Amino acid sequence: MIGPTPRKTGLLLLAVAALIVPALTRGAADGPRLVGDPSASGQPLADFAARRAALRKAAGNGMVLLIGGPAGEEGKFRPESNLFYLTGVSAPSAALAIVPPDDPLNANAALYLPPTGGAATRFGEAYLSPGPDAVAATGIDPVHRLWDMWDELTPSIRKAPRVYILGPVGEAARYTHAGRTIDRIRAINPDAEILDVGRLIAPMRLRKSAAELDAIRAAGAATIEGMEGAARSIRPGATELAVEGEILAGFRRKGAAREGFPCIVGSGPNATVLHHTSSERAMAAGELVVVDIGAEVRCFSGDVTRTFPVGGKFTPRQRQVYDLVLAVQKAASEAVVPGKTTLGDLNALARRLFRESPLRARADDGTERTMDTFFAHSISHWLGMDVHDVGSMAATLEPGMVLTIEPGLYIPGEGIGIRIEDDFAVTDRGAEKLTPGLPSDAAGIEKLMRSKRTR
Ligand SMILES: [Mn+2]
Repeated sequence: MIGPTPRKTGLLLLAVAALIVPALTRGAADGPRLVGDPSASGQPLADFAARRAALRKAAGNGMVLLIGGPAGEEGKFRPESNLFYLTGVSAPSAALAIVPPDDPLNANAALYLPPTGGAATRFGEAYLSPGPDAVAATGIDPVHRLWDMWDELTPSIRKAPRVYILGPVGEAARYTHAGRTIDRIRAINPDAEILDVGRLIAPMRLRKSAAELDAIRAAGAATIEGMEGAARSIRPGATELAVEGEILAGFRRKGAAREGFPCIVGSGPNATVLHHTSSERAMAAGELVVVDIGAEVRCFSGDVTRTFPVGGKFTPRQRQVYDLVLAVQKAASEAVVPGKTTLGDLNALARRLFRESPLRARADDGTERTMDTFFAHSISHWLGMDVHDVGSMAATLEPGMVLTIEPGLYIPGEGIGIRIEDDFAVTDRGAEKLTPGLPSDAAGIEKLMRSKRTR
């Protein structure tokens, strides 16, 4: 759209383009929205602006320079979470600079994009591209060509005592995309301290906005659609991968283009492997299948686990263990007191309830143990754009925070692995389940497996 013109002439062309280009793009019948446009995020531009302002304040006299990754596999580009959090932009190779007051840039922030022309071609869709359209779409002014970024920001970098970038920083950065950013900054200002922007953004991301909660609910609904597909396809002889296919069909029906993490469909002995990857293993009657999945919608992930009996009915022993895991999930979700409870408290509660249960099982060494012995992981993690979302695990639960509650028991000697997981938002009063409507009690699970596909 702008073409390889010097910046001064560019201004004139920008003005002309401002008049022509919107008319052109709107004129295209049913023309697709520009790929990468923040409107696809479902979040108001004001939210992104408020986050940039808060980050600018937190950075003090330092500057922020976040350079997103290029497109990978065609159609599967996923923006870097922190860059998306600040812009809503999901175009490849986008970069954002936020500069302190009195900076030579003469703006609070600048966005850089590759000049893709802003129009669909025979080979691809129209991407958000530098120019007035992008200024209007993002609320960030200016939006300039990525190729001009280093020249334009050199005076700012030269002046900055600290530069916050997308990590990692330090030794680990050498082998990543961040390493090249660090080298370029050092070449301009060898004295600048280079820090991971995550240390400033992670605390901000802990509390979700109303629009973010809506996206997590939508991701939860797509995840449930996938789980129903799993329930209806699990039967003796089905492979884990075949069940995964039904899960993905459910995700896509509900608008999830991607998964938040690889699907876990673990049958029989694989049910006791926490992060098993779905395989060609065929399941058999009498076994359990742990299905731990998360659809991604508008860059937010769901994370739900259910455990199914392959033959459609739990054995009495499986049912005993299942009911205990479910009781612990219920107790933990009811124990959330905003402003008081921590994830550590929930973990301690789960461990105590498992220990106090009259149930027993044999450990690998053959000795009989209380059930807390078989609770092999934490009960919770933060959830958001990343399935294991950022933020201190020591934080007290406050309204707007989103967590999973996922107790599990794993008894390899009995071939029993059972996990039940749902997503919860902390409210003013307690915890609200963001993944409602999917049965979690044993009878409800058996009934769901018998239900016929209605679509
Ligand atoms: Mn989880």
